[in-house]
Amino acid sequence: MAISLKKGSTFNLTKKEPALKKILIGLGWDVKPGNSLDLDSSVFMLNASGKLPEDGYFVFYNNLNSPDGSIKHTGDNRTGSGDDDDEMILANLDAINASIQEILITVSIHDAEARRHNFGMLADAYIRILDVETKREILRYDLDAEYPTNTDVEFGRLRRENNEWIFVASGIGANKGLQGYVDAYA
Ligand SMILES: [Ca+2]
Ligand SMILES: [Ca+2]
Repeated sequence: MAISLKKGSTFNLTKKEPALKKILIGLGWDVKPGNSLDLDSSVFMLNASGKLPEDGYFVFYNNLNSPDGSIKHTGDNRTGSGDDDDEMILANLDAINASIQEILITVSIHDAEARRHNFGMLADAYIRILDVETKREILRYDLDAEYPTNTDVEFGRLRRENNEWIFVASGIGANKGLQGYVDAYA
């Protein structure tokens, strides 16, 4: 049974799952009837200064692989229709470049401003982390209805601390769009 995280809580992946090497970060969403909404999952791999060491460490629908080969986005999903994970990001924890201290996971609505979209149109959204080898769900974090007017959210962070990986369920809603995160971390 997966652990369900609450906003702000943390989970020590290395301590709780010492055998874990490869993880799948799955994003799922559905929309309320009559709506259509394109969510995009992205990761920013940050160095000790909290910045991208180079542009390639921003992994998203237009850059599916990180330069160190550790992170792979499996591709854009534009509707969220269907069950289970609609967008997936694979991470090989041991292959992550040693300079990377934090992996920031964001979820943003594509073209939200022009389309007047917001999270209030979502019926459900979650992020979960699975063990790639066993397919076992390790933890899950539901994005509940507390961000109805937001268009993007810092969903979580994987933080390297003393050679351990800690997942932080940040849950910080915003309205800056994907470009806003790029501006902050590039
Ligand atoms: Ca998408
Ligand atoms: Ca779905």
